[in-house]
Amino acid sequence: LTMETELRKALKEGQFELHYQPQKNIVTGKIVGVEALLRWNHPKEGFISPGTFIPLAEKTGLILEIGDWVMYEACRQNKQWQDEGFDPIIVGVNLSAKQFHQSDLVERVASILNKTGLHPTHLELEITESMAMSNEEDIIQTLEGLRDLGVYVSIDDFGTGYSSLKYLSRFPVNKLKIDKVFIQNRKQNEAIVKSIIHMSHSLDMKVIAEGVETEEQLSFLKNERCDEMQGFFYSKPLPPTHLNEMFQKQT
Ligand code: G
Ligand code: G
Ligand code: MN
Ligand code: NA
Repeated sequence: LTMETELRKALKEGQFELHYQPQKNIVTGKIVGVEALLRWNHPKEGFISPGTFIPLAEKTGLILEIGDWVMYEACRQNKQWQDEGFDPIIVGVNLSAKQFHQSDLVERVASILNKTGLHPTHLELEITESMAMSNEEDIIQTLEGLRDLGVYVSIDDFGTGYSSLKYLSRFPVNKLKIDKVFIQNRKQNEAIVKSIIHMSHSLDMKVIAEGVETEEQLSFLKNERCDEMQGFFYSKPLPPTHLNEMFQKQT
């Protein structure tokens, strides 16, 4: 079978799963969100990372169906956690470029929220800098549509793309996710990390550090008033049942 055929089969036969990586408020230490990360549980190969199949899914257009499934499943799971009595959190979903540029994206998101019953403020869509860089008028229209719907939008891998800073003040975006390369080489990038944190706050945005792996990185971020953290220091991405256990521990 070609990988494309296998991907279609995977979607049809329910071989995709979402794992969730917790995001913590740095001051309170509470889990305030989770990022949904796609996993392909292949019957023969075991877990396959999205890094290896998302590019092909993008090329073939299959990413649109996969992306709809991811968004639906993430919203459904988040609503289920709320129904189970856990404190409401935000679920973050990664959008691919093709998905973000669908002319009916806002309607699709609205329909998924409607079907799952998740409140819009409990969904965050992650886009990258390069997605926000093409045809400015269309992007603004999409972002305003999402804002009017009430969902959050964050810029993923911030600092690594080809971006112009002018869009940041013009686009309705809620949060910057500082890319893990800046956190992991943090001594070398200290000035950059500080600047991103301060810039986020000046623009009335929240800021989260990705790829936090050490106590030392966390205490630096705390000192600099970074809002949230995500990374192996606290937790890797986990299957949903593991999250239930973590939520239970903090209540
Ligand atoms: O979790 P992991 O490190 O394997 O993710 C690898 C890459 O795949 C990351 O860049 C991540 O943003 C991307 N990715 C994970 N899940 C999804 C998804 O549901 N949709 C899209 N478009 N990308 C995803
Ligand atoms: O591109 P995006 O930020 O969506 O992808 C997140 C990816 O980063 C996931 O594949 C996840 O497994 C990975 N990741 C999450 N936390 C850490 C970390 O602390 N260290 C490293 N090296 N990778 C991480
Ligand atoms: Mn992401
Ligand atoms: Na990222």
